[in-house]
Amino acid sequence: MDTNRLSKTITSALNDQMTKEAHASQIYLSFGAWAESEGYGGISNFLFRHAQEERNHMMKILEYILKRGAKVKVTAIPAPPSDPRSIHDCFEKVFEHEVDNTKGIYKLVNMSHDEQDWATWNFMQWMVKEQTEEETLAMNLLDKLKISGGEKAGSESLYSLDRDLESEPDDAKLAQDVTADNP
Ligand code: OFO
Repeated sequence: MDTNRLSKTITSALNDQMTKEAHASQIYLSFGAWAESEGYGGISNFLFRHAQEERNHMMKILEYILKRGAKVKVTAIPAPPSDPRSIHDCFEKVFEHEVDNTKGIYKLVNMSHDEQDWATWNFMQWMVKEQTEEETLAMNLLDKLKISGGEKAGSESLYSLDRDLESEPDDAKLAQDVTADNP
């Protein structure tokens, strides 16, 4: 008896997304190592924590494929891009990568909707929320860098950013969490 509850197309897209999450983890890992070697211990800590988050996303997808009775395919992970030129460039690349990853998530949402695979659609809603948070976090950091001079941000601002990111919470506040009393 076939207990597989996922279509071939959805299985293949989920497996691709699993590799994308692993790739995202490698990018954070590589940028974290770069930041540490540039002397930004707080920023590197932040990036290393995110490398773990991306690995968790990869595991969630792997577990979902298995729990739906389909086949996991672990493949090679593409290499991360070259080192950033600056902290500003680092967070621009992080943001661009998050947006790119969001496209993969949205693709799966669309596919599951088209196939009326509501279990996958429901599972993907968690990923959509997570991506919104991660994009917001990266946008907030870029905003902070922008008011500090962007590419030309001085050492004092970078020092404060580095100190803040050592302990900054990893979740961003989303619009749905806002109230009139707590904007
Ligand atoms: Fe997996 O959340 Fe970012 O990319």
